[in-house]
Amino acid sequence: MVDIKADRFRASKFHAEARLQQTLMASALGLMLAGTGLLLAPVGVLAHAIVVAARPAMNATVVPGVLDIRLDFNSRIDHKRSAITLARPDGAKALVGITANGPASVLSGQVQVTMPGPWKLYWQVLSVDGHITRGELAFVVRDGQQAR
Ligand SMILES: [Cu+2]
Repeated sequence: MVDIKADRFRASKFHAEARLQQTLMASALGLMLAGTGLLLAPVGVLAHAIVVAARPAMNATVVPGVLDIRLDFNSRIDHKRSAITLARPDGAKALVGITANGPASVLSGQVQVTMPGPWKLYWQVLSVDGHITRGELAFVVRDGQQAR
């Protein structure tokens, strides 16, 4: 009698421990999945947008005239809430008109660059995960005829 009760107690205790272990395992699994998610985030769809390719390239020298700007990101971006600002060598800044129907992960626009000297491009994008990232890129406008 006593032994049976003890066995039942042990059995129920065992079940409680088993449940606890399952809960712990589920938590550990959840943490592992969360960790994996964090590790995969930079290359996944739900990642902060970072530039993976740029035109002009950082510190590039371009000739005066029409300049095609294209920034390729690692994730989709919200074109309406993303912007490129150009700063001329004299410090004047202007927003670049963003190409509306471009690829989902590309921010592009076309501008006239005439003033020789160091220019700076500032970009700010909103990625699909709701995070804003920003960065800058320097390039130089130099007349090909003058440079030689
Ligand atoms: Cu993000």
